[in-house]
Amino acid sequence: MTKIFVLRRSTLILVGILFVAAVIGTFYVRSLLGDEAVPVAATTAEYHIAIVEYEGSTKDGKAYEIYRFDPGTIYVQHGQRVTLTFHGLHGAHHSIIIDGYNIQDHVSKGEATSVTFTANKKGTFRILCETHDETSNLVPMVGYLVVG
Ligand SMILES: [Cu+2]
Repeated sequence: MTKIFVLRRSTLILVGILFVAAVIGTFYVRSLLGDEAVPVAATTAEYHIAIVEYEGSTKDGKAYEIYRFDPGTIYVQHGQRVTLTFHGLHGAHHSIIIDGYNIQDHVSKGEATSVTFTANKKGTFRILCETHDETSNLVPMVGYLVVG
């Protein structure tokens, strides 16, 4: 025995409307969930900074050296958790401060030192080595933290 289904036009239109409403509803709910994405502050940005040394000489042949952070400038977003790991490639010891963030630590040759903080102040802040500042070197050992 064969069953034959006959659909009226109004039933087909109703099913079509329900289908379109379901699709739109799905996208609407997904867009709402998308607004609750993980906030920037919940993620930790990690940067590795090598401490390197360059050697050179002045015009009159006097040798001198400078120490640098590589990369020298770190860009982070305001409110972001940040971990900076300093790798001591050259130089026996470096005393590092980050202006404005009350961060102070040291890095020894062949070791890595990490500092973690929340970038809760906007602006450009010096990452400075107090061991090799402008009073002890021709070029200070300085980098920059840019929080924007
Ligand atoms: Cu230094």
